[in-house]
Amino acid sequence: MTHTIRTLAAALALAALGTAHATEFRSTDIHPDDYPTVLAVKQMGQTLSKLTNGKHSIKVFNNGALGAEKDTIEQTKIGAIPMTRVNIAPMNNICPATVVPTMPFLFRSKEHMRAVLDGPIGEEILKSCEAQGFIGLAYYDSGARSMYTVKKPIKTLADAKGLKVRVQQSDLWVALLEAMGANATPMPFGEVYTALKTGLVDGAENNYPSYESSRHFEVAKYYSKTEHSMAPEVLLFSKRVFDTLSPDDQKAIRQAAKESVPFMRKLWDEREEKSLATVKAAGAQIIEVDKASFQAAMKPVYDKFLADPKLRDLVKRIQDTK
Ligand code: GTR
Repeated sequence: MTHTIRTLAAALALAALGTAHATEFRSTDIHPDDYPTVLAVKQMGQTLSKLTNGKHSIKVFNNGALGAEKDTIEQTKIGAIPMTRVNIAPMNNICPATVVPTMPFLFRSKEHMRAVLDGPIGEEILKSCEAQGFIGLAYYDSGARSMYTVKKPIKTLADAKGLKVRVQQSDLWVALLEAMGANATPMPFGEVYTALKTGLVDGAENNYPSYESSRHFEVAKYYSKTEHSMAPEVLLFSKRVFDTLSPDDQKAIRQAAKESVPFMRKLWDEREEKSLATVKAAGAQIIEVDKASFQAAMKPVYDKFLADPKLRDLVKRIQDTK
C-alpha cells in the first residue's frame, strides 16, 4: 500500500515536472474577433507553439474581456496578465520614450513609420520600457488617426475650437487636442460610442478600422482627414513573467512576435480599405482638411513633451530617417 502511494506520488511529481513550464499565455485586446491585431496575436500563438514543440501557446481575450487598455497595462506590469496588445498612447505616461512615436505629424508616411519602427530607433523605444516592467515585443500598424464629429464637419483648425473631443488616456493626447483649440476628454475606448450618442462629447479621433469596427461612424458621420498622428500599436509582455522563462523560451516569444508583424500589416492594409468602403457606403462623409493649419498648431506640444534632449534627439533621428 505504502509502496503504491509512493509510486503514485512519484508519478504525479514527474507529471508535474513535465508540464511545469508549459503555459498558455493569456493576451488581451479590446478589439473584436476579426480585427487585425487580434488575428495577428493568434497567429503569433501558432508560431510560438511550433517553435516550442507545443510547449507554449497564447490565448487571446479580446473584446475588452479583461478590461480597458489602461487596466490591462497595469495587470501586465504586475504579472497578473502575461501579455497585452495596446496602442502606444496609454503607455505615454508610464514609459516616457513612447511619446516619441505618438507625436503629431511626425511620420511622413506609412513607409516612413514602418522603416523607423523596424529599425534601431523602434528597438530603443521598446527597450526603454523594460525599466517599467514591460518587454516590448513588436509594433503593429495603426494607420493614421483623424478627427470625426457628430454635428458639423471640421475643415480648418478654427472648426475644432471649443469642441469636446474624446482622447486616449495620455497627457500628450490631452495637450494635442488642446493645441487644436478643442477640449479633450480622456476615456476608455469602450465608452466612446455612448459618449458620442448622448452628446457627452462632440467628436473623437481614430483610424478607419477603429472608426468602423466600433460603429462610431453611425453617430459621428463627419470624418475629417487630419491624419494628425500615426501612434502605433504595441505588443507588451510582462517582464515579471518573462524573467521566469528559459532563454530559449524567451527567444521563441520574441521571434514569434516579430514573425507576426508582416502578417498583421497585410491584414491591416486590407482592413483600412475595407473599413473606408464600409463607412462610406453607410453615409459617412470623408472630408479633406487644411492639414497645414493643424500641423502649425502643434509647436506647443513639441516644446512641452520633448523638453528632454534624449527625446528630442530621437525625434531628430526619426525626421532624418529616409
Ligand atoms: C485604436 C487602437 C486601440 C485603442 C483605440 C483608442 O485605434 O487600436 O488600441 O487605442 O484606438 O482610441 O482607445
